[in-house]
Amino acid sequence: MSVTQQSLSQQAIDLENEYGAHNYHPLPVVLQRGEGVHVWDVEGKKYYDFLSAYSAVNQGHCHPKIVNAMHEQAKTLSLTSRAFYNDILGKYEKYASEYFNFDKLLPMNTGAEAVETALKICRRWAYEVKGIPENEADIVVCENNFHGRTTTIISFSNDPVARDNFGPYTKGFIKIEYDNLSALEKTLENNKNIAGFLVEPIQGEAGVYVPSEGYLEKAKALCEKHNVLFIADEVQTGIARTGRLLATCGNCNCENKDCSGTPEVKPDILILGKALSGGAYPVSAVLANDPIMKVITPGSHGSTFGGNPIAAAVAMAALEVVREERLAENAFALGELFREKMNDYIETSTICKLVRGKGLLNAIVINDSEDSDTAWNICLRLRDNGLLAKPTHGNIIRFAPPLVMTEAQLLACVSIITETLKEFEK
Ligand code: IF1
Repeated sequence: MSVTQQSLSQQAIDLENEYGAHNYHPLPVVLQRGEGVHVWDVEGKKYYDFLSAYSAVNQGHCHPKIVNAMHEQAKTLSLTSRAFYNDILGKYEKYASEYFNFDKLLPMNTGAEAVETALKICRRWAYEVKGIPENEADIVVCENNFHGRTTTIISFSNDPVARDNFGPYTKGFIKIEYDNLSALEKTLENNKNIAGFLVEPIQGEAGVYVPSEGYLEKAKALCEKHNVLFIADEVQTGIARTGRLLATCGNCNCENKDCSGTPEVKPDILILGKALSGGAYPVSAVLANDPIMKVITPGSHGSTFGGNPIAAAVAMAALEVVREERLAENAFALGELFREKMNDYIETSTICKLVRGKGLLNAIVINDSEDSDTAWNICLRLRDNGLLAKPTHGNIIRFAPPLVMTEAQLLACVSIITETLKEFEK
């Protein structure tokens, strides 16, 4: 590689180091273009993207239908604020509400904003509908959760890196072990002011932890028994990522005939983000039925960009792509194939302990200590070998390619991954 070419990457990295806050530690690769399952760096090297911007680019990079919808709307009307009506927000709200089988949608921009919105709806419902004394509402959350980076959300995080020295923290949250029904049952029985239970159907950042069979259904049943709202954060697991339109499934209108239909859980509040826009634009949403969503009254919540015309156009296009290209079905089938092939390798591997996940949200656990840099070094070698991925925590590497991947591309990626892992065999 010529000095000039190398300096292109280094120049970009140096600029970020000099002028950007150091709130990330990116893998040293500088991307310039994306298309489908591929991205290219500034030196023109091509990679398979096996992170999909943390499951935001499920429809593939720069999907023509989504880009075109964004371009056409941006040329026509980009932002009105909610001070006035416009001709596309209502269409989007109807389309998406029916798509996910809810009465209403509250449009926001980022996942964290949608989570915050869901928490506000849950608390107000607790006071105005359930009758919990004001300021006494508690919301149950899970250990090792990840729901975003706002002050309230990190208040109930137990990740010191995300939480330390950002206090004072927001009150009103009770943490329990994930995938532990008796912990949830005891908490609901022993606390009379529980408003809601906020849960990721699969804990993504924690390391792609898939809960036990039946956990989500039984958790929902416990919530119903105690008149507590079941709030599903599907920012990362939604939009076909786990092989179904939603990881909670929940009577959605997906046409995935392979769908095993479990877990079959209809959340009281559904939180979406990331691939709701196919990664083209910040779009998030909170969906609920009228008895819950009615607590939101004029002036009680909002956002300058929430539900803007570009977001509406992009989200409708992104959701159409999911259906037209049968992305849930593809994620389901390729996920099975990925885990099958990885398990074949793991049988004789000394460096990879296991693979876990659903659909095309997977992770491998590296056979080394959590504080080792082996997972990081493996990701550096994967980069050299033309595949981009990144460790979540310690010795866990998340694999989440765009859902538009073909079987041949997936098998090529399995080969890159296993051949790279073999370099680290002990
Ligand atoms: C970062 C993690 C993934 C999310 C769930 C809400 C949000 C996220 C389940 C907030 C966001 C992103 C944020 C990004 C990295 C990435 C991430 F590593 F942080 F945890 F995907 F696993 N609920 N996750 O996963 O959505 O406000 O970001 O739009 O903050 O480093 P957002």
